[in-house]
Amino acid sequence: MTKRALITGITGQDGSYLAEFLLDKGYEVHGIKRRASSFNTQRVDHIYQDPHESGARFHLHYGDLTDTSNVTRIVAEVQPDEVYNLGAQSHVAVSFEAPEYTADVDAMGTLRLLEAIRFLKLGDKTRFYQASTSELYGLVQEIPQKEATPFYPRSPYGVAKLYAYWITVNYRESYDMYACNGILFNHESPRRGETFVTRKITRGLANIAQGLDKCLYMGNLDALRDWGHAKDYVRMQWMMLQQDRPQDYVIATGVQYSVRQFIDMAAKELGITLAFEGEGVEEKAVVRSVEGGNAPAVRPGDVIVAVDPRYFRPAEVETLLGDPAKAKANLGWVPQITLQEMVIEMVAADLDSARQHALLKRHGYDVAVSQEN
Ligand code: NDP
Ligand code: GDR
Repeated sequence: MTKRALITGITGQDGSYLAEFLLDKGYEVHGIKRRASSFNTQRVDHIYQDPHESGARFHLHYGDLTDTSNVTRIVAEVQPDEVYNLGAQSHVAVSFEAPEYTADVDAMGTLRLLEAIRFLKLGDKTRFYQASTSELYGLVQEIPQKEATPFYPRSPYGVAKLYAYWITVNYRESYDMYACNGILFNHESPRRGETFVTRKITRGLANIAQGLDKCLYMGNLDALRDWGHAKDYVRMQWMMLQQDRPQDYVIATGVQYSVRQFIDMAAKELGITLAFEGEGVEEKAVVRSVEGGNAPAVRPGDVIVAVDPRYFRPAEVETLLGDPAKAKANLGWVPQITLQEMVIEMVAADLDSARQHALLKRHGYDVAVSQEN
């Protein structure tokens, strides 16, 4: 029997990798996409299947996690074996600007899905994965963080996800549903949204290297994160739904770097050696030397990274480091892609796109490269 999966957030980074993964495994994949005034399916366009063709296994449904009747109807129509709740207002800084919306989507949206499964009496059939997060640890109470580490969220996003975490546990315990939380630490890829720190760095530096921008303005360079690759992490999302009984897992690499170190690694990949000078809001990254042909627009002495307090958060999560021992012991999961390999992949993808824009510009085409960050 072909298994049927429903993915909320299918147009996002994780949703797109998970959809590919499940299609490869022979699943019929259904995803919820939001109505937008322009196309928003770029990350899944390459796996789109024309519904007119027989045997199509990829289906998109218009919907929104804030809309109870819509979510319930889609669950009723799809009758999924597995639901992956990846949809969210996922940007921590934005959650301070839009706290109520973030709570509606990230907390109440999770409840709406769980209630749909319960109301439709699908509890015996449908397994539920909740995209929980290391942001639950916030002001960390223990290093490294594991499944039993107490939570202390530091943003409206973290607090909304805390509700989603516990309502998932509660439905598991109250209604005997197969529902579990993946407590995932930061994971990135060339498909990462452009305003998250890693992608902002690889894209920003690639644009500077090709003369499309001059300086990248950043927030807290001291923040420490445990960064993995999204491909490794979606594999684990599926593995969690294949166990005999539902359990919650921390998914992380167990290695930590600062934002400053990430900038340094990405710059090196472009052939740029940086020196960080000054402190706090005065800190800048100055180009020491440039090698190879990837950064023709950059000269020694250029300041290509500076701090802008605009990107500081009202409450910061300074350090996150996960302990994935339980995932390794129970499920044999270990990340396969190193941070270095991921930086190489992300820089190559952003350099490719910056080169295309620069080429068009040189030939007189007026291309606007979005500076939104
Ligand atoms: P993205 O921001 O890339 O994707 C979020 C997805 O949610 C997009 O498809 C987006 O649609 C969709 N979405 C946003 N609002 C709504 C809404 N109101 N109704 C329905 N769908 C909505 O996130 P990631 O792929 O990086 O993350 C996936 C999930 O995992 C999220 O829940 C995130 O909070 C969580 N998480 C992520 C981690 C990471 O490091 N990436 C770590 C831990 C948890 P659209 O494309 O239209 O914007
Ligand atoms: P995070 O990811 O908040 O951990 O949430 P993000 O990449 O946005 O920030 C990581 C750290 O970098 C610092 N930082 C900056 N961040 C951004 N976005 N832009 C900047 O200019 C900048 N300068 C420094 C931040 O302050 C922070 O400390 C991500 C999201 O994917 C969540 O959905 C997910 O739950 C968590 O990871 C785990």
